Amino acid sequence: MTPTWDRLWTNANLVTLRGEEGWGVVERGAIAVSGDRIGWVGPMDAFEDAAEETIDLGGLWVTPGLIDCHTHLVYAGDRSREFEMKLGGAKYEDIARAGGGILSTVKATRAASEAQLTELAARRLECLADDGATTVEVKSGYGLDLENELKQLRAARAAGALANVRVTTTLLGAHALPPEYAGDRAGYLNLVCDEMIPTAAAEGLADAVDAFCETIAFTPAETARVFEAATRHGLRVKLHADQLADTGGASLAAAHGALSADHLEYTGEAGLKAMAAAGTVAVLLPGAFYMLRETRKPPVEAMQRLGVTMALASDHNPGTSPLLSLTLTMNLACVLFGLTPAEALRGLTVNGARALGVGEDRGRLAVGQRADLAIWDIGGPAELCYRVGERLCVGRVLDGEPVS
Ligand code: DI6
Ligand code: FE
Repeated sequence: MTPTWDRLWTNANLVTLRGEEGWGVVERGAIAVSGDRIGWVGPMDAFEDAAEETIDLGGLWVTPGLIDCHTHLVYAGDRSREFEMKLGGAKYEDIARAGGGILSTVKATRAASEAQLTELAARRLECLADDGATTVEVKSGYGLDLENELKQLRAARAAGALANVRVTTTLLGAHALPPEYAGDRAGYLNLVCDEMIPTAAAEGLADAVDAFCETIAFTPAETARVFEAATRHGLRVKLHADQLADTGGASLAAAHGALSADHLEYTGEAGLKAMAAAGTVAVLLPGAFYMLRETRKPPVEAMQRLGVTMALASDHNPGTSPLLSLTLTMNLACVLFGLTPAEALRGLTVNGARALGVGEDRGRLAVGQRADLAIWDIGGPAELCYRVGERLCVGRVLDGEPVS
Protein backbone atom coordinates (compact mmCIF):
# COMPACT_ATOMS: atom_id res chain seq x y z
CA MET A 1 0.00 0.00 0.00
CA THR A 2 1.40 3.44 -0.91
CA PRO A 3 2.12 5.27 2.38
CA THR A 4 -0.53 7.90 3.03
CA TRP A 5 1.22 9.48 5.99
CA ASP A 6 4.75 10.69 6.73
CA ARG A 7 4.83 9.38 10.29
CA LEU A 8 2.64 7.33 12.61
CA TRP A 9 3.00 7.17 16.40
CA THR A 10 1.13 4.12 17.67
CA ASN A 11 0.49 2.07 20.83
CA ALA A 12 0.20 5.26 22.92
CA ASN A 13 -2.24 6.73 25.42
CA LEU A 14 -3.41 10.03 23.93
CA VAL A 15 -4.56 13.06 25.94
CA THR A 16 -6.49 14.81 23.16
CA LEU A 17 -8.01 17.65 25.26
CA ARG A 18 -10.98 17.66 22.89
CA GLY A 19 -14.02 19.73 23.92
CA GLU A 20 -13.88 22.24 26.75
CA GLU A 21 -13.23 20.04 29.78
CA GLY A 22 -11.67 16.75 30.85
CA TRP A 23 -8.70 14.87 29.39
CA GLY A 24 -10.22 13.30 26.26
CA VAL A 25 -8.04 10.18 26.71
CA VAL A 26 -7.79 7.63 23.87
CA GLU A 27 -6.10 4.48 25.23
CA ARG A 28 -4.04 2.33 22.80
CA GLY A 29 -4.25 5.21 20.37
CA ALA A 30 -2.38 6.38 17.28
CA ILE A 31 -1.55 9.72 15.66
CA ALA A 32 -0.65 10.07 11.98
CA VAL A 33 0.94 13.22 10.57
CA SER A 34 1.44 14.62 7.10
CA GLY A 35 4.02 17.38 7.00
CA ASP A 36 3.52 19.62 10.00
CA ARG A 37 -0.13 18.73 10.58
CA ILE A 38 -1.97 16.03 12.51
CA GLY A 39 -4.01 14.07 9.96
CA TRP A 40 -5.45 11.17 11.95
CA VAL A 41 -6.07 10.59 15.68
CA GLY A 42 -7.89 7.60 17.19
CA PRO A 43 -7.73 4.00 18.44
CA MET A 44 -4.72 2.25 16.85
CA ASP A 45 -6.88 -0.75 15.80
CA ALA A 46 -8.99 1.60 13.66
CA PHE A 47 -5.96 2.89 11.71
CA GLU A 48 -6.02 1.23 8.27
CA ASP A 49 -3.56 3.34 6.28
CA ALA A 50 0.20 3.15 5.91
CA ALA A 51 2.99 5.54 6.91
CA GLU A 52 6.55 6.09 5.73
CA GLU A 53 7.72 5.68 9.34
CA THR A 54 5.93 4.01 12.27
CA ILE A 55 7.02 4.62 15.88
CA ASP A 56 5.66 2.21 18.52
CA LEU A 57 5.51 4.13 21.81
CA GLY A 58 4.98 1.01 23.93
CA GLY A 59 2.20 2.49 26.06
CA LEU A 60 3.79 5.91 26.70
CA TRP A 61 1.48 8.93 27.00
CA VAL A 62 1.18 11.75 24.43
CA THR A 63 -0.15 15.27 25.02
CA PRO A 64 -0.09 18.35 22.82
CA GLY A 65 3.29 20.08 23.17
CA LEU A 66 3.12 22.41 26.18
CA ILE A 67 2.63 26.13 25.57
CA ASP A 68 4.12 28.58 28.11
CA CYS A 69 2.29 31.80 27.14
CA HIS A 70 4.01 34.27 29.53
CA THR A 71 7.76 34.52 30.19
CA HIS A 72 10.41 37.21 30.59
CA LEU A 73 13.30 34.83 29.98
CA VAL A 74 15.71 37.10 28.05
CA TYR A 75 17.82 38.89 30.65
CA ALA A 76 21.26 39.04 32.24
CA GLY A 77 22.18 39.38 35.88
CA ASP A 78 20.87 37.68 38.96
CA ARG A 79 18.42 38.67 41.71
CA SER A 80 19.16 35.95 44.29
CA ARG A 81 20.63 38.56 46.69
CA GLU A 82 17.29 40.40 46.82
CA PHE A 83 15.55 37.05 47.27
CA GLU A 84 17.71 36.62 50.37
CA MET A 85 16.83 40.19 51.49
CA LYS A 86 13.11 39.59 51.00
CA LEU A 87 13.30 36.41 53.08
CA GLY A 88 14.88 38.60 55.75
CA GLY A 89 11.86 40.91 55.64
CA ALA A 90 13.15 43.65 53.28
CA LYS A 91 10.43 45.57 51.47
CA TYR A 92 10.23 46.27 47.74
CA GLU A 93 11.35 49.86 48.38
CA ASP A 94 14.39 48.74 50.42
CA ILE A 95 15.39 46.47 47.59
CA ALA A 96 14.95 49.18 44.96
CA ARG A 97 17.03 51.56 47.12
CA ALA A 98 19.72 48.86 47.34
CA GLY A 99 19.82 48.85 43.53
CA GLY A 100 17.70 45.73 43.19
CA GLY A 101 14.39 45.25 41.41
CA ILE A 102 13.58 45.44 37.72
CA LEU A 103 16.10 48.24 37.14
CA SER A 104 19.00 46.08 38.33
CA THR A 105 18.10 43.55 35.66
CA VAL A 106 17.76 46.39 33.13
CA LYS A 107 21.31 47.52 33.93
CA ALA A 108 22.73 44.00 33.48
CA THR A 109 20.70 43.35 30.32
CA ARG A 110 21.77 46.62 28.68
CA ALA A 111 25.42 45.67 29.42
CA ALA A 112 25.06 42.19 27.89
CA SER A 113 25.63 41.51 24.17
CA GLU A 114 22.89 40.06 21.97
CA ALA A 115 24.93 36.85 21.72
CA GLN A 116 25.21 36.59 25.50
CA LEU A 117 21.45 37.16 25.93
CA THR A 118 20.73 34.56 23.23
CA GLU A 119 22.87 31.98 25.01
CA LEU A 120 21.28 32.69 28.41
CA ALA A 121 17.76 32.53 26.95
CA ALA A 122 18.49 29.31 25.02
CA ARG A 123 19.55 27.56 28.23
CA ARG A 124 16.30 28.65 29.91
CA LEU A 125 14.21 27.53 26.93
CA GLU A 126 15.93 24.13 27.09
CA CYS A 127 14.73 23.74 30.69
CA LEU A 128 11.15 24.38 29.54
CA ALA A 129 11.66 22.06 26.56
CA ASP A 130 12.87 19.31 28.92
CA ASP A 131 9.46 19.69 30.58
CA GLY A 132 7.52 19.24 27.31
CA ALA A 133 7.34 22.82 25.97
CA THR A 134 7.06 23.28 22.21
CA THR A 135 5.84 26.93 22.18
CA VAL A 136 7.07 29.65 24.56
CA GLU A 137 6.11 33.33 24.60
CA VAL A 138 9.02 35.63 25.44
CA LYS A 139 8.69 39.30 26.40
CA SER A 140 11.18 42.14 26.27
CA GLY A 141 10.99 44.69 29.10
CA TYR A 142 14.52 44.72 30.49
CA GLY A 143 15.95 47.01 27.81
CA LEU A 144 13.68 50.06 28.23
CA ASP A 145 15.23 51.88 25.30
CA LEU A 146 14.82 51.20 21.57
CA GLU A 147 18.17 49.51 20.97
CA ASN A 148 17.97 47.16 23.96
CA GLU A 149 14.29 46.26 23.62
CA LEU A 150 14.92 45.19 20.02
CA LYS A 151 18.09 43.39 21.13
CA GLN A 152 16.00 41.34 23.57
CA LEU A 153 13.41 40.47 20.92
CA ARG A 154 16.09 39.33 18.44
CA ALA A 155 17.78 37.26 21.17
CA ALA A 156 14.44 35.60 21.98
CA ARG A 157 13.93 34.55 18.36
CA ALA A 158 17.52 33.28 18.01
CA ALA A 159 17.29 31.34 21.28
CA GLY A 160 14.16 29.56 20.06
CA ALA A 161 16.03 28.26 17.03
CA LEU A 162 18.90 27.03 19.22
CA ALA A 163 16.57 25.26 21.68
CA ASN A 164 14.13 23.80 19.11
CA VAL A 165 11.25 25.71 20.67
CA ARG A 166 8.71 27.82 18.79
CA VAL A 167 9.03 31.34 20.24
CA THR A 168 6.46 34.10 20.00
CA THR A 169 7.69 37.54 21.06
CA THR A 170 5.94 40.33 22.95
CA LEU A 171 7.18 43.90 23.29
CA LEU A 172 6.95 45.00 26.94
CA GLY A 173 8.50 48.46 26.75
CA ALA A 174 5.93 49.62 29.31
CA HIS A 175 7.43 47.42 32.02
CA ALA A 176 9.12 50.09 34.16
CA LEU A 177 10.32 53.72 33.90
CA PRO A 178 14.06 53.71 33.07
CA PRO A 179 16.36 55.92 35.17
CA GLU A 180 17.05 58.36 32.31
CA TYR A 181 13.32 59.15 32.18
CA ALA A 182 12.85 59.64 35.93
CA GLY A 183 10.32 62.49 36.26
CA ASP A 184 9.44 62.33 32.56
CA ARG A 185 6.74 59.68 32.24
CA ALA A 186 5.19 61.35 29.18
CA GLY A 187 8.56 61.37 27.45
CA TYR A 188 9.04 57.66 28.05
CA LEU A 189 5.51 56.87 26.86
CA ASN A 190 6.33 58.78 23.67
CA LEU A 191 9.42 56.60 23.21
CA VAL A 192 7.35 53.41 23.71
CA CYS A 193 4.45 54.51 21.49
CA ASP A 194 6.24 56.52 18.80
CA GLU A 195 9.50 54.55 18.44
CA MET A 196 9.54 51.11 20.07
CA ILE A 197 6.15 49.88 18.82
CA PRO A 198 6.43 51.17 15.22
CA THR A 199 10.00 49.86 14.84
CA ALA A 200 9.29 46.44 16.36
CA ALA A 201 6.21 46.12 14.12
CA ALA A 202 8.04 47.26 10.99
CA GLU A 203 10.93 44.84 11.63
CA GLY A 204 8.53 41.96 12.42
CA LEU A 205 10.20 41.49 15.81
CA ALA A 206 7.06 41.50 17.96
CA ASP A 207 3.92 39.37 17.70
CA ALA A 208 2.12 41.36 20.44
CA VAL A 209 2.51 44.25 22.88
CA ASP A 210 2.16 44.01 26.69
CA ALA A 211 2.23 46.52 29.55
CA PHE A 212 2.55 46.40 33.35
CA CYS A 213 -0.61 48.19 34.51
CA GLU A 214 -0.08 48.45 38.24
CA THR A 215 0.13 50.93 41.11
CA ILE A 216 3.94 50.61 40.96
CA ALA A 217 4.14 50.72 37.17
CA PHE A 218 1.89 52.29 34.50
CA THR A 219 -1.58 53.80 34.92
CA PRO A 220 -4.67 52.68 32.96
CA ALA A 221 -4.50 55.90 30.92
CA GLU A 222 -0.83 55.31 30.04
CA THR A 223 -1.64 51.68 29.24
CA ALA A 224 -4.48 52.76 26.93
CA ARG A 225 -1.97 54.92 25.00
CA VAL A 226 0.29 51.90 24.55
CA PHE A 227 -2.64 49.75 23.42
CA GLU A 228 -3.78 52.36 20.89
CA ALA A 229 -0.27 52.56 19.42
CA ALA A 230 -0.06 48.75 19.21
CA THR A 231 -3.41 48.51 17.45
CA ARG A 232 -2.39 51.29 15.02
CA HIS A 233 0.60 49.16 14.03
CA GLY A 234 -1.37 45.92 13.66
CA LEU A 235 -0.20 44.25 16.86
CA ARG A 236 -2.45 42.41 19.34
CA VAL A 237 -2.22 43.34 23.02
CA LYS A 238 -1.82 41.52 26.35
CA LEU A 239 -1.68 42.95 29.87
CA HIS A 240 -0.14 42.40 33.31
CA ALA A 241 -3.34 43.30 35.16
CA ASP A 242 -4.57 43.67 38.75
CA GLN A 243 -1.61 41.79 40.25
CA LEU A 244 -1.22 43.95 43.38
CA ALA A 245 -4.45 46.03 43.28
CA ASP A 246 -7.64 46.33 41.21
CA THR A 247 -6.68 49.19 38.87
CA GLY A 248 -9.33 48.16 36.31
CA GLY A 249 -6.67 46.42 34.23
CA ALA A 250 -8.86 43.47 33.27
CA SER A 251 -11.67 45.74 32.02
CA LEU A 252 -9.16 47.86 30.11
CA ALA A 253 -7.68 44.77 28.48
CA ALA A 254 -11.13 43.50 27.49
CA ALA A 255 -12.11 46.92 26.11
CA HIS A 256 -9.10 46.76 23.78
CA GLY A 257 -9.79 43.18 22.67
CA ALA A 258 -6.65 41.92 24.43
CA LEU A 259 -5.58 38.35 23.79
CA SER A 260 -5.06 37.94 27.53
CA ALA A 261 -4.98 39.63 30.90
CA ASP A 262 -2.43 38.10 33.21
CA HIS A 263 -2.03 37.73 37.03
CA LEU A 264 -5.57 39.00 38.00
CA GLU A 265 -5.26 38.36 41.76
CA TYR A 266 -7.29 41.53 42.47
CA THR A 267 -9.68 41.51 39.51
CA GLY A 268 -13.37 41.97 40.39
CA GLU A 269 -16.52 40.53 38.78
CA ALA A 270 -16.91 43.53 36.43
CA GLY A 271 -13.49 42.89 34.95
CA LEU A 272 -14.14 39.16 34.59
CA LYS A 273 -17.52 39.75 32.92
CA ALA A 274 -15.85 42.13 30.46
CA MET A 275 -13.14 39.53 29.74
CA ALA A 276 -15.72 36.77 29.18
CA ALA A 277 -17.66 38.99 26.77
CA ALA A 278 -14.51 40.01 24.88
CA GLY A 279 -12.99 36.52 24.80
CA THR A 280 -9.91 37.80 26.64
CA VAL A 281 -8.09 34.84 28.19
CA ALA A 282 -7.11 34.91 31.89
CA VAL A 283 -3.48 33.82 32.37
CA LEU A 284 -2.80 32.53 35.88
CA LEU A 285 0.77 32.91 37.15
CA PRO A 286 1.14 30.88 40.36
CA GLY A 287 4.95 31.19 40.37
CA ALA A 288 4.84 34.93 41.13
CA PHE A 289 2.02 34.42 43.66
CA TYR A 290 4.12 31.79 45.43
CA MET A 291 7.47 33.63 45.35
CA LEU A 292 5.91 36.90 46.55
CA ARG A 293 4.09 34.98 49.30
CA GLU A 294 0.86 36.61 48.17
CA THR A 295 -2.34 35.80 50.04
CA ARG A 296 -4.99 37.17 47.65
CA LYS A 297 -5.70 34.41 45.09
CA PRO A 298 -7.04 35.09 41.58
CA PRO A 299 -10.86 34.60 41.50
CA VAL A 300 -10.78 31.16 39.85
CA GLU A 301 -14.29 30.17 40.96
CA ALA A 302 -15.72 33.38 39.44
CA MET A 303 -13.75 32.76 36.23
CA GLN A 304 -15.25 29.27 35.98
CA ARG A 305 -18.75 30.57 36.77
CA LEU A 306 -18.51 33.46 34.28
CA GLY A 307 -16.95 31.41 31.50
CA VAL A 308 -13.53 33.11 31.41
CA THR A 309 -11.00 30.87 29.65
CA MET A 310 -8.07 30.10 32.02
CA ALA A 311 -4.53 29.67 30.74
CA LEU A 312 -1.45 29.06 32.88
CA ALA A 313 2.20 30.13 32.53
CA SER A 314 5.54 30.12 34.34
CA ASP A 315 5.99 33.93 34.20
CA HIS A 316 9.70 33.12 34.30
CA ASN A 317 11.52 36.28 35.39
CA PRO A 318 14.43 36.89 37.77
CA GLY A 319 12.49 38.97 40.27
CA THR A 320 9.13 37.38 41.09
CA SER A 321 9.05 33.99 39.36
CA PRO A 322 12.42 32.33 38.64
CA LEU A 323 10.44 29.21 37.67
CA LEU A 324 11.48 27.00 34.75
CA SER A 325 9.41 23.88 35.46
CA LEU A 326 6.04 23.46 33.76
CA THR A 327 5.10 20.42 35.84
CA LEU A 328 5.72 22.53 38.97
CA THR A 329 3.71 25.36 37.39
CA MET A 330 0.77 22.95 37.00
CA ASN A 331 1.26 21.62 40.52
CA LEU A 332 1.21 25.17 41.98
CA ALA A 333 -1.95 25.99 40.00
CA CYS A 334 -3.68 22.94 41.48
CA VAL A 335 -2.41 23.24 45.05
CA LEU A 336 -2.50 27.04 45.44
CA PHE A 337 -5.32 28.09 43.06
CA GLY A 338 -7.55 24.98 43.17
CA LEU A 339 -7.43 24.05 39.49
CA THR A 340 -8.09 20.42 38.59
CA PRO A 341 -5.17 18.64 36.89
CA ALA A 342 -7.12 18.64 33.62
CA GLU A 343 -7.70 22.42 33.93
CA ALA A 344 -3.99 22.91 34.63
CA LEU A 345 -2.92 20.92 31.56
CA ARG A 346 -5.50 22.76 29.42
CA GLY A 347 -3.99 25.98 30.76
CA LEU A 348 -0.59 24.98 29.33
CA THR A 349 -1.95 23.69 25.99
CA VAL A 350 -5.24 24.65 24.30
CA ASN A 351 -5.87 27.71 26.52
CA GLY A 352 -2.24 28.82 26.41
CA ALA A 353 -2.57 28.74 22.62
CA ARG A 354 -5.70 30.89 22.85
CA ALA A 355 -3.84 33.40 25.03
CA LEU A 356 -1.37 33.77 22.13
CA GLY A 357 -4.09 33.98 19.47
CA VAL A 358 -3.10 30.61 17.95
CA GLY A 359 -5.87 28.41 19.35
CA GLU A 360 -6.91 27.29 15.84
CA ASP A 361 -3.33 26.22 15.10
CA ARG A 362 -2.14 24.22 18.11
CA GLY A 363 -2.87 23.05 21.66
CA ARG A 364 -4.92 19.90 21.08
CA LEU A 365 -4.39 16.43 19.54
CA ALA A 366 -6.88 17.03 16.74
CA VAL A 367 -6.94 16.70 12.95
CA GLY A 368 -5.66 19.87 11.28
CA GLN A 369 -3.72 21.10 14.29
CA ARG A 370 0.04 21.55 14.20
CA ALA A 371 1.89 18.30 14.95
CA ASP A 372 3.58 19.55 18.12
CA LEU A 373 3.62 16.70 20.65
CA ALA A 374 5.07 15.88 24.05
CA ILE A 375 5.70 12.26 25.01
CA TRP A 376 5.61 11.23 28.68
CA ASP A 377 6.67 8.21 30.77
CA ILE A 378 3.73 8.34 33.19
CA GLY A 379 0.91 6.10 34.39
CA GLY A 380 -1.82 8.72 33.81
CA PRO A 381 -2.15 12.45 32.97
CA ALA A 382 -2.74 13.69 36.53
CA GLU A 383 0.87 12.66 37.27
CA LEU A 384 2.01 15.69 35.23
CA CYS A 385 0.74 17.88 38.10
CA TYR A 386 1.79 15.49 40.87
CA ARG A 387 5.26 14.05 40.25
CA VAL A 388 7.12 17.32 40.73
CA GLY A 389 10.83 17.47 39.98
CA GLU A 390 11.03 14.19 38.05
CA ARG A 391 12.06 14.07 34.40
CA LEU A 392 8.76 12.80 32.91
CA CYS A 393 9.05 14.06 29.32
CA VAL A 394 10.88 11.52 27.15
CA GLY A 395 10.37 13.10 23.75
CA ARG A 396 9.07 16.09 21.79
CA VAL A 397 7.80 16.51 18.24
CA LEU A 398 7.79 19.89 16.50
CA ASP A 399 5.96 20.29 13.17
CA GLY A 400 5.75 16.49 12.87
CA GLU A 401 9.53 16.04 13.34
CA PRO A 402 10.98 14.39 16.48
CA VAL A 403 13.29 17.00 18.08
CA SER A 404 14.25 15.34 21.38
N1 DI6 B 1 5.09 41.55 36.97
C1 DI6 B 1 5.97 40.87 37.68
O1 DI6 B 1 5.74 40.18 38.66
C2 DI6 B 1 7.31 41.01 37.02
N2 DI6 B 1 7.03 41.93 36.00
C3 DI6 B 1 5.74 42.19 35.98
O2 DI6 B 1 5.22 42.88 35.13
C4 DI6 B 1 8.44 41.48 37.87
C5 DI6 B 1 9.69 41.49 37.02
C6 DI6 B 1 10.95 41.66 37.86
O3 DI6 B 1 10.84 41.81 39.09
O4 DI6 B 1 12.04 41.59 37.23
FE1 FE C 1 5.14 38.79 33.91
